[in-house]
Amino acid sequence: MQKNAKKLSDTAAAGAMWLAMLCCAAVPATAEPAPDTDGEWWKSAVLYEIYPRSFQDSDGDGVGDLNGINARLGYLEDLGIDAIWIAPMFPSPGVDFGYDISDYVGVDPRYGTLADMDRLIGAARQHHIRILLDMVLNHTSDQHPWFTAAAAARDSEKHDWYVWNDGIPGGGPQAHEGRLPPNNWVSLFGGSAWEWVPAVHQYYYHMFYRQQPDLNWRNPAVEKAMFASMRFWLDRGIAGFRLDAIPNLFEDPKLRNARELGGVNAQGDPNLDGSLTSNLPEVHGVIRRLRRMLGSYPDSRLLIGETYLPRTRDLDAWYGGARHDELQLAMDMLVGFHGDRDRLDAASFRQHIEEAQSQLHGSQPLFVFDNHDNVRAIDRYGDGVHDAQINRLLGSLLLTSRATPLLYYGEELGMRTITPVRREDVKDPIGITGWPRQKGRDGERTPMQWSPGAQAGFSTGSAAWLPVAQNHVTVNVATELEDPQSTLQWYRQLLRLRRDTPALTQGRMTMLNRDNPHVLTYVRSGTRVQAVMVALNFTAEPQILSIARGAAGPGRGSLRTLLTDAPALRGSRIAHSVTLPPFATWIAAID
Ligand code: TEU
Repeated sequence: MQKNAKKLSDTAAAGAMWLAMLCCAAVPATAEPAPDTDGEWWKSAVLYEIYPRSFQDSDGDGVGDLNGINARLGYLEDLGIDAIWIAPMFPSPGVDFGYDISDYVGVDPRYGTLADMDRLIGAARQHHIRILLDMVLNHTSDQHPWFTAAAAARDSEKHDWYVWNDGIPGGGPQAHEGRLPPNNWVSLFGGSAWEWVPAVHQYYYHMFYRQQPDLNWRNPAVEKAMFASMRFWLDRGIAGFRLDAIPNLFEDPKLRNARELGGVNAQGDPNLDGSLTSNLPEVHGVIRRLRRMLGSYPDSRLLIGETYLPRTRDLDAWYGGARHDELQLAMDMLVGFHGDRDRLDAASFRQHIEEAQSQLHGSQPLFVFDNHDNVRAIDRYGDGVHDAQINRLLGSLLLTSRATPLLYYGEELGMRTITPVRREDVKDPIGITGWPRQKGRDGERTPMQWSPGAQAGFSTGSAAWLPVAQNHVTVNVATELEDPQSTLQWYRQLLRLRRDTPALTQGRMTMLNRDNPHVLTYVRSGTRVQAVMVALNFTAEPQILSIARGAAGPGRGSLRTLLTDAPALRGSRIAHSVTLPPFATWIAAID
């Protein structure tokens, strides 16, 4: 075993380096975090995404609902969750399962009533849990009264609320009344981004499904109406919003053709450069005004952005750079969703994490590994042999990094992605149109697994809207609570440690042994907190972490194990070296 093990520290001095790095300021690429204040609750909070269709059904119709969430608040509080983000629960035709909203100030009857929502907000408060709603500002449903009016007549007052164009002269099967779409833009969900409406003899733009027409944010009336909808919820006690697809709010006013990048995407459309339809500078004015609006409410309301952007440094502007006057949290999609085939590569994680620490003017990063749009991390990063350990390792990283962690329901259980095997079973429209290249997002939206019984305790009905995973017999809350070695217990311990250890929420994050390709090691430290070291073995082999003699002297630099999943390290005090089993986590206080 020793023979195969790679040494963490290549030189005798390297082991002592971490101690040196702790006490001196010469740490590369690491910014001192902005000082914490009571109002910045979201800096020490743990967030949890709930896909309401799939969390808990309270009325037996096979679809989750608000009363179901209400019934599970005790579980969430006990787990250590501070705020839940509920994916859209507004009235919706459901083409995109709620991301096509037809009324921004109501509750979809499938999920309950406004009274249920008010009760949920009140009950959550009793459980010390804040509620974040999912605000879809980029587009509405094509069934929203704004759009039905806009699409009925050009002289409708609502017409200019959406992005219309007469098209360009041309023929062929794509043409309508002798006119073609104005450019080559494609919908993220497949096909042209332009849809013809005969009643007005114009095309409208849709970044997503054609049933999701983009709003025209250059019209101030749109902003006014959307801000009013948000006030409606803020007045009811909502803690803030997750802003859906927020970089897509504006498009190039000249509607120029996008540059083709070569190749095709999952939908079979040409890959296009997105700079004319994403991340346009105009969006920041909206976000600043929105932040000011939220600032007029008590209790530090929160804005989180769904910010899929190509580089970490692109996120900085979304926080307002040095002014810190835009989003409080911009989702970092680079740490959790590597473009390069999601390899479990310590060096690549280290690089992305360091960028998030150093390129955001000290703003708080938000890390996330799982959501309702992507194959679960356990399946993306798993090697097929150590998947459960790898899932735990990622949990350790998520919950000990200097970042607000965002969990997705079931991640704490080790729930898997259950990709449909037959096209006729697919519910997500992109999986139907894109089959078999694109199988849609059903796999990561299967019902929460509560217990080993019927429908995994998700529903009392005979069927759930998506099939319950067969592994629910062992992978479920009730069974895992009974087993001290379970994934759920590991997450619970990590969450408790995070809550009880100030360095894990307030300390800066300093990478150690930055050349090591196998073990990710870092220290969380600050002026008035006890420093903590975290070592994560990213390989299937044991790895030795050497600690130099000087570092381990009495009372100075000995490492007291706080939490580990390596049985041999439990309760240990380490002075010289430690062997990390495959994919193991070791978290220690630096005494
Ligand atoms: O997602 C925006 C987004 O960029 C996603 O489309 C993502 O790239 C894709 O789902 C990957 O398959 C948000 C929501 O999270 C998503 O569920 C909605 O479908 C979309 O907006 C439209 O509202």
